[in-house]
Amino acid sequence: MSASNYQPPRVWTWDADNGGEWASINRPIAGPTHEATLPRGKHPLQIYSLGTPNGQKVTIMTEELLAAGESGAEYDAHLIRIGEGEQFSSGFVELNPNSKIPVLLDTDTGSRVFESGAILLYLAEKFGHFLPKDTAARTEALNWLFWLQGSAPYLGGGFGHFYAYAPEKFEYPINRFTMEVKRQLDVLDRQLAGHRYLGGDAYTIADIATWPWYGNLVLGEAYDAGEFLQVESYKNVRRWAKEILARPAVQRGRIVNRTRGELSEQLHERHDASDFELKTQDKLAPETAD
Ligand SMILES: N[C@@H](CCC(=O)N[C@@H](CS)C(=O)NCC(=O)O)C(=O)O
Repeated sequence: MSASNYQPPRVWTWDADNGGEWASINRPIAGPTHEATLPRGKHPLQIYSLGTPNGQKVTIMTEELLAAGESGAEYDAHLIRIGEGEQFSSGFVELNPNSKIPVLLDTDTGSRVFESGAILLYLAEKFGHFLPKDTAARTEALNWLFWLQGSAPYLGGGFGHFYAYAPEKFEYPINRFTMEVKRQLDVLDRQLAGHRYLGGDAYTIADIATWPWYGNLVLGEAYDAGEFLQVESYKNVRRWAKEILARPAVQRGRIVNRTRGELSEQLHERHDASDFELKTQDKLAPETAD
């Protein structure tokens, strides 16, 4: 246990430069910081996002819908660079008052949809895919979708933050969140021992929501923490994660709006199906790549 002399003051004050990786964008207040309109593409669905796990959920879903033959799910995916504060523009805040990616604008209905779980549910209901009609199966899929939405912040904002991003390694929060993340992995491993997918036999929005977080984690793709968490031991989660990764729509959706990793796995903006062939960062000339 590391010693700490910190005593909280009577009233907390905002120290804008706290040294953490995200210190420059974290604020204790909401609302826009600057005026800027969002770009608008030609397709019915406009997505404003970044290829983080929460962003990947939505572009995997749209790619799955297109693969299922739903041409109405054609989409433009615009890159929002959260490290540069683009989520605080007036245009973005109009769509999502919570200033977090991903956000969807459905130009058919004029609906804005924020919160990645709400976006998945909206698209599943609009197109009639990846959420069973049968009440019992639908309920079970929604159980796992809401489980994920409540659990993943312990992985990202808790474990990932303190293990990978905090300016110093603090034993107490790393222990606390490692304990919780391993418990969550065991929850998933036990469920997937008896079921092909999270909700049962069918691939649903619960899997689409969970794979970018726990699928990437058990495949060793998150926080460089594979060995630390002993991810190889969650055999059922790994079997499920590999099966989902093999889906062509997942392979496309996971690279959209991505700005990290291999250049061939970064498609900064997606406006056309051909962009996967032509516009990944390895294909763009260095002077036009952004
Ligand atoms: N509960 C939200 C979480 C979204 C979220 O945390 N987005 C992060 C990136 S993964 C973000 O935009 N962070 C920017 C910020 O906090 O300013 C959802 O599921 O959509």
